[in-house]
Amino acid sequence: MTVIHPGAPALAAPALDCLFVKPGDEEKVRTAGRHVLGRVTYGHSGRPPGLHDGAPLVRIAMADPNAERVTEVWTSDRPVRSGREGDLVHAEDGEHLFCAVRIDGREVYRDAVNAVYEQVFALMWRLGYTELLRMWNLVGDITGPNAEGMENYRDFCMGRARAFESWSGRIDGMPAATGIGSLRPGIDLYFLACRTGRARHLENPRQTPAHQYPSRYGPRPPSFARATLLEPVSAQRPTLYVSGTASIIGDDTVHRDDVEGQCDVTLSNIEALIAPENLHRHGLAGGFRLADLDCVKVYVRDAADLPAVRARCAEAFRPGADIAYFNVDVCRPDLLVEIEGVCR
Ligand code: 3EB
Repeated sequence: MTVIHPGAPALAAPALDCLFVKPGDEEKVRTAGRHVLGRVTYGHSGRPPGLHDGAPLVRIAMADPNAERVTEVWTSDRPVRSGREGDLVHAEDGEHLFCAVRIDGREVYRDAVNAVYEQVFALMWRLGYTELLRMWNLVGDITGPNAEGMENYRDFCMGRARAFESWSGRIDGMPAATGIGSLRPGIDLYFLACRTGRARHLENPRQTPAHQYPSRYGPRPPSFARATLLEPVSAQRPTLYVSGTASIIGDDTVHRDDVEGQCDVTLSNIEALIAPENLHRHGLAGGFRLADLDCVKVYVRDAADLPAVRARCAEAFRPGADIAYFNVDVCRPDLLVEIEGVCR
């Protein structure tokens, strides 16, 4: 006998959802009954973000011409209102805010990065979405030098750190993030924030918090947390956004030149981060396993390593999970793989 519990819609779609659409997939079927908050196409060409069918569209050069294009679609169960403001495009559903911007290639990035982060924070505050949940930073030539000879990633981190510093009285802590290479000059950024839900930022017991990395990794440390748990005010289940995670123990890269070793450490790092013990350590209930990870993005520096990484990930993740692989640079020259995802 089937028992129906009134008020407990066990199969109700979450308020904010993410899915990957590949060429040939019917996006309309997969998003049926839902409203699109934003689309991010990881494809062959990059463009400044715009509005398309009433929602922000971000196009990032992350796939070489032979690789498959994938579009990450963020959907909501509520109607969406979108707009643009200066270079920013944004969309909101009353609870969640999606926003995107691009910085064109330039000699030195830090001031532009600082300005863009400040614009994003100001937009969040003006629209009332003051809990920052997740940020993605796709950096062209990430380990290459800027015009001053400083690595582009370190240059980027300087501008981002300054923005978090000047907003520290209003933005409480730093959320989960991805900082990864892309295939053309410039930096593409997109963000998720929310209005009434609470963001809890988590660190990894196996890793030094990135914002405490010593200065040998750059003049200003990276501003992000290892994961952010979104605790909705309503009865929905919490969502855990897992940052780009790599083969780093403490602050050291481990298993240099060994992609399988790096892949295993990365997966173990994620396992420890999302485990009930780690949530408990942060005063939070619940917890997850690798099989709960979805919307997985796997970044692999060397194309030759893709088969080994795919094989490892196929064992680790749920067979039905959305997974996409990208052949791009990682933010340290000795890191061969980085993995992110969302637990629900
Ligand atoms: C690391 O753990 C790897 O600068 O936003 C991962 C996720 C990394 C986010 C960022 C960087 C960032 O340090 C690199």
